[in-house]
Amino acid sequence: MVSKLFRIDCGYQNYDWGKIGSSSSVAQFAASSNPSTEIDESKPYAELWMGTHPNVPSTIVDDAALQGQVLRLVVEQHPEYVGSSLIDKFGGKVQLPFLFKVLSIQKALSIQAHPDIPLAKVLHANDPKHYPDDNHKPEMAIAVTEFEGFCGFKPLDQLSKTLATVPELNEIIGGDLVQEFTKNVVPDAEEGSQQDTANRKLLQKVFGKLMNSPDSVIEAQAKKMVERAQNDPAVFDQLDSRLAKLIVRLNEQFPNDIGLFCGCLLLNHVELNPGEAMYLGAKDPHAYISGNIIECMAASDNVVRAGFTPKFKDVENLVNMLTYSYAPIERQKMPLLPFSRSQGDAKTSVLYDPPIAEFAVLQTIFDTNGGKQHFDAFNGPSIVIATKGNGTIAIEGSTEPQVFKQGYVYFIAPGTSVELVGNAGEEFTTYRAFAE
Ligand code: 9C2
Ligand code: ZN
Repeated sequence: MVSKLFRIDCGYQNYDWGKIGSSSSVAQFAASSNPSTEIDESKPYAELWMGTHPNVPSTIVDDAALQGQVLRLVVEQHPEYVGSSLIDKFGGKVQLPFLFKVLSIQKALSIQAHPDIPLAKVLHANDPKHYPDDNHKPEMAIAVTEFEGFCGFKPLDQLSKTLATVPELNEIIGGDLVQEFTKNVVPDAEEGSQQDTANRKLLQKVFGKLMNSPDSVIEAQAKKMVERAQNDPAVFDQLDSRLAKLIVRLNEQFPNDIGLFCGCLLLNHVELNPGEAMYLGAKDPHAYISGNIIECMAASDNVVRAGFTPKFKDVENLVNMLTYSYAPIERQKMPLLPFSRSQGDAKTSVLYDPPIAEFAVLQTIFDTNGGKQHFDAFNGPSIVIATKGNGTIAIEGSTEPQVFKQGYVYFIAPGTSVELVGNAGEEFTTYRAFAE
């Protein structure tokens, strides 16, 4: 193995919904990492990609032997950077099993869901242009600032109430189907029971009806609903005191869009405080609305979209694929777990550990006292980013710590114990994604 700890410079995506110019933490981090980055103040900077996905490469800096090389290719030539047990576990792929990102969100992302592995294989085989790889993409979002998003279908009783309360939705779905849904769903059915299956079928029928309605119908009803939200917000207050404002706000971003119905009315509107996280498994509908987040996912870029987007939409696959789970949103929130393999002066070093093998994320925060934090060796590769403040990082015992500024990203090889040092006088925060 050449080097066990080196800095990487990561590429980014200028998707429409990103924060603009240097107001975006993606742009700030990119410019900090590579001072020759010219930030275009008229452009959105949406996602920083840290990893080995071929769409956006990470490149090695500050390493005499590897300088300028693409991380993906270096990893391919040095399987020990992944480790044989992980390579076997993930079907022989000599790549990082995860993709790590920073998202800086100005306006809503698409209403979307990600496939599981069997579906990803089919989508990729049939339409490689829109489904660029054959992997699943379970993901986790950790709020860095206050965050807002849509996540999962609302509970069934709330959906019944919504269908009864919002005349425009009622008209799109049609009185007969609304009645069929409202009369037959059993909100507290046991998960996995026959009734649960029946509930999900009914929900799919309603969602399918909405998503397959002609554009002209959606547009006309959206106009009426937005007017109602502006002039008679009390109607929406019966459902959620935030709803009328949300409809008006998202209509400014995507006028008369189907997302006003399928997102604002049918999905949970979730708010996370900094440090809180949620996990989205395969086939869970979601859309992020605002905030800065750290996102980690299996190494994939497969997205099935159906609203709030100028990108390719695939309504048929979206309607067919969803689980139609209506479990309480609390189940998707992630606990912050203690992590005994990290010891020292940091204020916190906590683990977000979703129920999948591809990744976990460790958040470490030093307060203004600074100090040193030790991390035992991980049995797999990891990538760590500093999102706030400045410090240093070193292989344990090394006399040459490396500067670790906000926006810098390091790759740490399997089996490497490291130390982070936070400077006194400022807070220092890092996020480290890893697989074992
Ligand atoms: O990159 C999303 C970004 O595809 N977030 O959203 O641009 O497709 O609307 P758009 C993906 C991101 O990692 C994600 O899955 N939930
Ligand atoms: Zn997503």
